[in-house]
This record gives sequence, C-alpha cells and structure tokens, in this order.
Amino acid sequence: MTFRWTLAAPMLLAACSTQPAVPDASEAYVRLAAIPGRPAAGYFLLHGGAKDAVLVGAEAPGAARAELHTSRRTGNGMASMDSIARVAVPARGRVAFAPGGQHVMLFGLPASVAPGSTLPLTLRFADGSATLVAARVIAAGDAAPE
Ligand SMILES: [Cu+2]
Repeated sequence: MTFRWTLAAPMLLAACSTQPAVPDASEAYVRLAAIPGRPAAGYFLLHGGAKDAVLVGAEAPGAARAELHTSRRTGNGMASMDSIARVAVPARGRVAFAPGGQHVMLFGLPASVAPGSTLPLTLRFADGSATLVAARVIAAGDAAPE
C-alpha cells in the first residue's frame, strides 16, 4: 500500500502560513486590586491579523463594565489613567497591554474571580469581530505570570 503525501504536504504548509483575519491575544492576565471592590486590570499581547484592526472594547463575564485605559505620569510623579475609545492594531503588528501603559480596567468583578482562577476576556474590534482570550487571575502583589 502506498501513501500519497505529495498532495497533502503543500496544503498543510499553506494553512500554516495564512494569517488569521482577526487579531488574537496571548499572555493574558488580570491583576486584582489590593483593596476589595476596586477595579482590576487586564493585560495581554495583541497580535495583528491579516488586516489593520481597531480595538474598541472589552468584556468579561460578571464584570459590571470594562474600559480601555492608558496610564500616564502626571507632572508631580503620580500615576493617572485616561479612558481611551480606540486602540489601533496594525496588520501583523504587536500591541502590548502592560502595567504602566494600556490596560483593560474591569469594574465590579464578582468575588468568584479570585487568584488562581481564569477569566475569559472578549476583545471587540471596530469591524464587529471579536477575539476571546483566557486571562489568569493573580493577586495585587503577584508578579506577572511567565
Ligand atoms: Cu485603568
């Protein structure tokens, strides 16, 4: 019996090289606030898809609301945050949501969202598409997961 790999192999290679249309996210985690009831912050790395995209919102199950924020230093060295409506995700580019920079602020998370649990974050784009990423939940003082 002879197997016919000659046809199948090039098709597999083609599948691997296609970029997904929608950006996807990795390395997601949510850092809970030190004070219960205060908002948590979500971080992740966005990988641009085949086309430019614009992140316009986020959601998490049970959260009262989620906002896109960016941190900045004020003149007196204090940290402050601004709400942002849109974040450009260039095709094949990388956009980091990281401490000290852009993040998703999660308000009113239920008590079940505790360190060690996983919170699915839905990231919504201007064209109506969305990407889902599982974020590891960590305590306020924990280091970012590897
Ligand atoms: Cu914030």
